Amino acid sequence: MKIAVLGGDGFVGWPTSLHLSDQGHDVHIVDNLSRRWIDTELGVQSLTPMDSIQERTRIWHQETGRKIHFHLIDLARDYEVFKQWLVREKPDAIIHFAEQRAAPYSMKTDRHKNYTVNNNVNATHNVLNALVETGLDAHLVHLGTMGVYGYSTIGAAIPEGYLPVGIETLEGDTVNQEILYPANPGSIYHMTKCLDQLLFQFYAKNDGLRVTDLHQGIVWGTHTEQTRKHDQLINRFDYDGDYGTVLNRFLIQAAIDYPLTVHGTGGQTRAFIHIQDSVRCIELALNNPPKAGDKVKIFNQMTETHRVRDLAEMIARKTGAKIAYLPNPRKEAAENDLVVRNEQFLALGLDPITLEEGLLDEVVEVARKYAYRVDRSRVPAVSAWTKDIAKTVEKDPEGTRLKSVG
Ligand code: NAD
Ligand code: USQ
Repeated sequence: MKIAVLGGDGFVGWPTSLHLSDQGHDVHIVDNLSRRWIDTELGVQSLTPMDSIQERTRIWHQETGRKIHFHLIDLARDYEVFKQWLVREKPDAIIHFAEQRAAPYSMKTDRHKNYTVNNNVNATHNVLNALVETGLDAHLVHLGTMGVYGYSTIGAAIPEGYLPVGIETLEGDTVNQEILYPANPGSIYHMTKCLDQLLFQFYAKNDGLRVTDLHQGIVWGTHTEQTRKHDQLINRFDYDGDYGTVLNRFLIQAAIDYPLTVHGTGGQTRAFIHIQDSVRCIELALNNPPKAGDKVKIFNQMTETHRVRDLAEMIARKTGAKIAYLPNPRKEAAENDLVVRNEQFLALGLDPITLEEGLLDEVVEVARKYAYRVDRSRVPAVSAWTKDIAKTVEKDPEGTRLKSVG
């Protein structure tokens, strides 16, 4: 297949591009490199030393003989350029990773809120619009988030995208319908993913576009089979307070002897998936496209759930790290349960990698190897969800009232 990987220079996009190229697909990365610019804006860098995208693809060619092409296009702004690109390249499938994906970054200031909404909603809409306009019947696979469902405890499992409901008619009968599970975003970033869902629903219904939406949990780990092939194919690894995600952050914190930064009581339960499984799920989704006229195909792309404080305690036991219970900069439920259905990927043959010693050790090893690149002052998460929360966090940035020894 000829596959366009939008956002293929990013944390999930890069190993996905390598995996698909390894399987013999003709891979074309489309990226505006905005994530690299955001590193510059924030004054941070990936824990792992990343080469330029051109250099990465050159090394891949040298190691495997396979070519990955790179195209510099801003999907949110360069609609005409992208449309012409589609006409020229005619991909069979498009994987869409190209969005601003950090919740804390999306909540930093009004400018960051605007940027996230403009970038994410425009990028998604431009891709859909261009597909209709060019008449290209490419299967669109989008990386969405488990966060569209929200994290309230309701005592029921979260279904894969759709909820059967009974609606009382004017005559008092009940009609049954299947609706998108009610969206309940917890940040501006997560809200853009909820808006994406409506765009997909409309274009699948109105224009018969074939769309798969993957509601993915938090991705952890760094290496995949292909990124291990050469030092310069290494994946990016975010550890800073805006882009670092919780489990990867705890692992690097343990490696640099920094107390694990648990927000609040750490009672938040979240869904997780290893980077290798994420890449594999995308391949499974590509191989099982919906038909034109079908509703959007939605998968929950996660393999296990964990409570944040349990993760911190597990890593503290393994590594001797201390735990700091910090004032939570986010507005979120202090404690929640989470049960998620993910039967579709399991039925397609996914054999989940679960959180286990070997893989955790591997990440700690990567973290130790590159610890010299860490700027400790960039570890705290300082982006607050509201002005009132900002005041609380500012008063006690180190969590001195809450700190405990792990
Ligand atoms: P990332 O920030 O590392 O990669 C995103 C890539 O998209 C970057 O290379 C960036 O330069 C590019 N991009 C952004 N806006 C663009 C635009 N307008 N035009 C062209 N390129 C653009 O993010 P990631 O961690 O690889 O996540 C990829 C996708 O998966 C995101 O959509 C994210 O919401 C989703 N996701 C990620 C996780 C996770 O834990 N990392 C979990 C669930 C879902
Ligand atoms: N948390 C801590 N300490 C930290 C960092 C985070 O306790 O140092 C807590 C947060 O308060 C939150 C939970 O851990 O309760 C998860 O935070 P996160 O930063 O790991 O994940 P999140 O902001 O939800 O976003 C990440 C990705 C996003 C993706 C989402 C999937 O950045 O792109 O959509 O995970 S999900 O969480 O399933 O919505």
